[in-house]
Amino acid sequence: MQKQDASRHGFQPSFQHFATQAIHVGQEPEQWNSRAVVPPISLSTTFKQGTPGQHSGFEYSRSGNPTRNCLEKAVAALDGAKYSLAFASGLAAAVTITHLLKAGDQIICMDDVYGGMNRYFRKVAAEFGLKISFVDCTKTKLLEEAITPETKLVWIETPTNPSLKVVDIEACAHIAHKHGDIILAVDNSFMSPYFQRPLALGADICMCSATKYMNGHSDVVMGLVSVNSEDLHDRLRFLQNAIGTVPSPIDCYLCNRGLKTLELRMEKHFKNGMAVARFLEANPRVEKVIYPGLPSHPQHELAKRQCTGCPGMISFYIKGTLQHAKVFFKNLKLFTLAESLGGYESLAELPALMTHASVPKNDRDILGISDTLIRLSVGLEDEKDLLDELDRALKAAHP
Ligand code: P1T
Repeated sequence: MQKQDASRHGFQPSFQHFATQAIHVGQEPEQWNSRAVVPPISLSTTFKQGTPGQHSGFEYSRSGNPTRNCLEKAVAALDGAKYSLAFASGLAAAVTITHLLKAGDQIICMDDVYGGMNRYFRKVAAEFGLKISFVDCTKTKLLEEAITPETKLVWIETPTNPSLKVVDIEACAHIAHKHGDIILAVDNSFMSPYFQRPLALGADICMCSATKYMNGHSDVVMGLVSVNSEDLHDRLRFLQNAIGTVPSPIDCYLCNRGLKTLELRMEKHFKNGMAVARFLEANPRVEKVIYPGLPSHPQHELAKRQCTGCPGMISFYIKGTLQHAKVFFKNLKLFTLAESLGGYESLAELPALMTHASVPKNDRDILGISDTLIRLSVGLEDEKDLLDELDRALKAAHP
């Protein structure tokens, strides 16, 4: 029998050659006259043409940029995709995908998603005549029941933000494709391709906010989309240029650089995340911990089937009230009270008042996004320092 790797906590080994691809694909020095080993930042907005209408691959930086190309090629390799496209933000990527649809079409969106996605679908896309239904896609029967002849896009996040529910990508793909030409898009921001490859599980679109783990240094806002279908790629490439949702070359450079350490970072996030989750679960000042890597997570077995590990995202309910949560935050030093996630530094936030404040109160109540739900993005600091800090802040909240 093969020996289990204890550091993976029952999860499959990660994808072969990942680190090599992250470092080399799309980065070939031969593509530059200078033979630069590190891709240059190509800031020029426009490129010289030989004769009118004849260019050497680049004409205007919105429609194509050399630094962006390097990043997109690397991301496609990591997502196991034929094509990848970079956008100005995760939301810009989502907006561009939504432009594949027309008025009257229906979007089924997982009920627990990033507050900004919920807001975009409800307050912007719906105003343009798209029908939006929020459904708990962890129950595939509910997804199937929600499908109508108008359904054109199913949008899921897994794990979800902030409740860390795990959605069965393969089952959702099966349902979407059984009903015709429904596109399944998976927001992979929390996992990155190091822990989860939605396209290999049947999704049509893998989207992520590269602002999070992909860039990993909390200094870039960006979105990424990977697809295998040439038709989807061509339509998205057209929309990217036509709408103008492109990132800056400097951000492309930074994100491309971030990818070089993605494997190392995700392994440390997993190690620290597991240690923090176990510590919180054993802590009498904590009501409940949600972390897909813990056997107590309702979809732990699915997570082990679908993912190769877990990131540093942990949600937990502190015992008591909002007041206890506030004292906890006040006593944090290493964890910064701030929105966002996936950077090298640890962050903590209260979704009900911060990232998910735009979700209607009634929906928040149904989803369990209460005043005592705290979300952590566990960074790359020393494990013992993180545990000591949480111990101190919890004791301050509940002396
Ligand atoms: O911020 P932006 O790059 O536009 O990405 C939006 C987005 C999309 N999908 C998920 C799962 C996300 O978490 C986000 C952004 N989320 C935060 C800022 C947050 O603190 O949850």
